[in-house]
Amino acid sequence: MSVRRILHAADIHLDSPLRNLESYDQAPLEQIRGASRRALENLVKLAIDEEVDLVVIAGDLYDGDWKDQNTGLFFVGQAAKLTQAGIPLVVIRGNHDAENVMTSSLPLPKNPDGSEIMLASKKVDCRTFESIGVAVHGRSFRTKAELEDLSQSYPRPLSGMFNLGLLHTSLTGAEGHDTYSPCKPIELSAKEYDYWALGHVHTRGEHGLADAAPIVFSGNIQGRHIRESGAKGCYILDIDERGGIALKFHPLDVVRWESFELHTSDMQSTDEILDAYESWLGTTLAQIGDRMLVSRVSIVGPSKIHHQLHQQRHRLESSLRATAITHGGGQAWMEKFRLRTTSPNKKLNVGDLDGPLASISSVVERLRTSVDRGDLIAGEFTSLVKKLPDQHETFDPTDLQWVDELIESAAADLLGRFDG
Ligand SMILES: [Mn+2]
Repeated sequence: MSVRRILHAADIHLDSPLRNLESYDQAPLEQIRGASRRALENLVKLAIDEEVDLVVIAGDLYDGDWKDQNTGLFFVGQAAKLTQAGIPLVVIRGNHDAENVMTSSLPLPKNPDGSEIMLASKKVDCRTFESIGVAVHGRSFRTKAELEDLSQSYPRPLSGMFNLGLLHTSLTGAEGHDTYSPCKPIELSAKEYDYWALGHVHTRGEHGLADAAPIVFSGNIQGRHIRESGAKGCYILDIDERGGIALKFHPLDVVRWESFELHTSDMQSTDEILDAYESWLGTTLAQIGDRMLVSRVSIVGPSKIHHQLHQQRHRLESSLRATAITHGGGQAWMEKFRLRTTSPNKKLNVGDLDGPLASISSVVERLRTSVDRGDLIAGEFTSLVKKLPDQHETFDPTDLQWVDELIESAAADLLGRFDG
């Protein structure tokens, strides 16, 4: 058997909705809204260009029940391109597109050998592709929350074939991902398959044991928010005559999320911050090619210009946005601005102060250390916030990080005014 190529992808989340982005002026909503479709088109094009022999998708093809039939029709169109190119496709359902989540379905194209694309959920299903010597074992999620370890019922490998396990799982657990079909790498290894193609965890990574079959999350193919930053895509496996695997990552995303964190300890002016962002934009845009860049800017740490920054935070935010527009060539947008600097001499010695400065400092200190600070803020602001028009920043007094940021910002502003 000569070299065979398999494309492993997962977590397409087709037509995943935008979260909290509509209220921003200048947001590239159309690009972000269409990104999951463009990334899937990139996947199909890559499979055809690279002449892969098989494509597997390890769950969460859809983000949830379709808003209308267009989401399903879009996938039918892309799947048909693959099957028309003679490339078979094997898909399982994950928690987002479990059988009992989806209220409608469309007839899908059949694989070139006449087999169904979607694997069953009742029991572990298998597709064998004799011409390439590959067997795919997998089981779709029947319900949204499959809490049992589905891998336990996966069968023994078929002899003389390259056996691939297709599974939607949280494995031993991952931050930010619900625990579904939990299992351990050692249990998967014991199945004696040649490769485990996993889905669910959106961060790609290999979890195989030494000298055992690779156990791989390909991650999602398109980041959907700032916590899904960096390149997103799929793996292509090159399998040699002896079953040896060479794994290569291919980016598929069209919108790239990146965080820019800046320490301003030695900076003297906001101009230096704008210069630093401009230079980061230049480097990052050069790295990501013709993709859209969505960035979050965080200014952190002790800063000599702490008070000044907080007093000018709205103008600084707008200047950063303007920098992204001016220097991004229509390709960059700033999603959010976080100001988390501290005063270089944060521990104000209240005893050394007098007058209004001392009063403000003691109020701030009390607020900073109060366990009820969220409730105190909520009590002061809730009625006021209700009167404001739609706003970008969410008012959430239960988010203590947000509350602390607000206290620091107000303290810096007030103390700066008196100090200056
Ligand atoms: Mn999932």
